[in-house]
Amino acid sequence: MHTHICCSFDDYKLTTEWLLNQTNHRPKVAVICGSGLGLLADGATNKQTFRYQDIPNFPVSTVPGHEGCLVFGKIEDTSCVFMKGHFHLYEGYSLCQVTFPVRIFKLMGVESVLVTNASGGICPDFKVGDIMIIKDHINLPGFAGQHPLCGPNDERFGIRFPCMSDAYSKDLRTLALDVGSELGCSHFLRSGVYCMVSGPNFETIAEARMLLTLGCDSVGMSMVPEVTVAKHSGLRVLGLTLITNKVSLDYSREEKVNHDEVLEICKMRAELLQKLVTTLIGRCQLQSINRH
Ligand SMILES: *[C@@H]1O[C@H](CO)[C@@H](O)[C@H](O)[C@H]1NC(C)=O
Ligand SMILES: CC(=O)N[C@H]1CO[C@H](CO)[C@@H](O)[C@@H]1O
Repeated sequence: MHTHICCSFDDYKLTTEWLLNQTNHRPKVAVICGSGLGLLADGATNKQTFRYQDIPNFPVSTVPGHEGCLVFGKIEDTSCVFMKGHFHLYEGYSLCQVTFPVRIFKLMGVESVLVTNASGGICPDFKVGDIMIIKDHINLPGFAGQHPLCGPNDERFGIRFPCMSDAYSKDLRTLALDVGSELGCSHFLRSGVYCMVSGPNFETIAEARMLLTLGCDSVGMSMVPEVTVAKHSGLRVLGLTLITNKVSLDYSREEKVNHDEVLEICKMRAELLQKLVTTLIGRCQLQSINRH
């Protein structure tokens, strides 16, 4: 299905050079927009959009209706690039395809990456519509060798054995909490551990209970490969995930969720999440300048 796999340094370089030739934007912040969060790019000014299929070497979505694009633009004074639509392991992409854009961001001069998506709540205290700031993750596919850094290490990106104990920038997490509280989001802003599973099936009850025992607060089918590759190459990472459902942990409980209500909450919170991200972008760039 995905026949062309372009993951050598020369491939990354060519794509980067092509993009830099086509745009005057020099993004400092990259935003990976999760499903339903593509609107994040709409608030940007001076937008320039590239469809994935037009970018050399870029993986292309073969799923109808899942056309992806890179959007360059400015949020206030910060130059950003937004990734609308991304690639999942369960679709059949290799992990180097899934993480291809992250290395392009690095080579373009991006310093911080904001990753957003939806996930299922494992922590019994979480409610649908909560926004979880990712404090740490468990790379379950990585345990089984499905890891984006397997294979020869390219020192031009990072070291062989990268540290992951601080994968999610503490400064950015603190900033997210501060901005969230300014925006009146504190009562549904959480902090926790995200676990990635490969999917595509949702968890069984026994699996969900196992994840709870392991200390996971939420579970999803993406983000961790991108975060791992970003950290490997020295990018600052912030991960935000919207809890769109509660994972069932109980055989006897009848699910009595009002689906319309859930959709309504998620839509509302997705809008707030976008506001949070937009506000954060300006501030995190400021923070990064102050550190230099
Ligand atoms: C970028 O532009 C330069 C100068 O015009 C050109 O030599 C080079 O081939 C271009 N690179 C790509 C990948 O388009
Ligand atoms: C990129 C990504 O993680 N997308 C997922 C976001 O969450 C929704 C809902 O759980 C999934 O359907 C997407 O695949």
